[in-house]
Amino acid sequence: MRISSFKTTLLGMILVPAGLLTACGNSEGNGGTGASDTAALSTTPMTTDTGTGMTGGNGAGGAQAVLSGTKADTTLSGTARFMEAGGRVTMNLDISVPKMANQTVAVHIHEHGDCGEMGNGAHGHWNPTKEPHGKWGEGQFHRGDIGNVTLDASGKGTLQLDTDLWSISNTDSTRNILNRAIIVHGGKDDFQTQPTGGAGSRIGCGVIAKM
Ligand SMILES: [Cu+2]
Ligand SMILES: [Zn+2]
Repeated sequence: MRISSFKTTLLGMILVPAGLLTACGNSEGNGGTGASDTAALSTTPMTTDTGTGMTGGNGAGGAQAVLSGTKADTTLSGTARFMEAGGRVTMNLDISVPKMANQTVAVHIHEHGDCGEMGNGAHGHWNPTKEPHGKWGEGQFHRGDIGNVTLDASGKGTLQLDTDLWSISNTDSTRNILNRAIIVHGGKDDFQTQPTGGAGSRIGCGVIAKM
């Protein structure tokens, strides 16, 4: 079921029927936090500046994922921006989930760049090195195990990550993060539960694409 051999330049995500990707999806749908109260459907992904000054090194340019909510009762917006220079990728993540103010949510890179089926089209955590789920930078972990983001009183949170384990220019499938999905969960990653971190249901999603 892996599609990592897709030529990234083809943006294979839009060519793959969602149905093909649902057959082996492992479930992270349990244990999500509150889905009880009602909020407006998120229909407005953030459209802030388009990244002036984001010059990726070695001509790679930048990449980004525009995040939007997967559930009608949870407004979510955000962006994950990626720049590459000197063999390292820097991610700047901004998310807004007003309903979850003062809470902590997990964010991962999931394997497939498909946000369909309420995020389940993205399948499990991106794990090209076949390691257990864990905490970024400590022992073994999935290459998609970004970690937790604590939201402030207005539901906004940010995270920056700098790594040589990712690339947006190298097509090596163990490093290439293009055409994969950023998933925001309704709960916190415990860094232990396999293979999901026990992070709960998928409340937000966006596909990483070249800018
Ligand atoms: Cu996840
Ligand atoms: Zn993981």
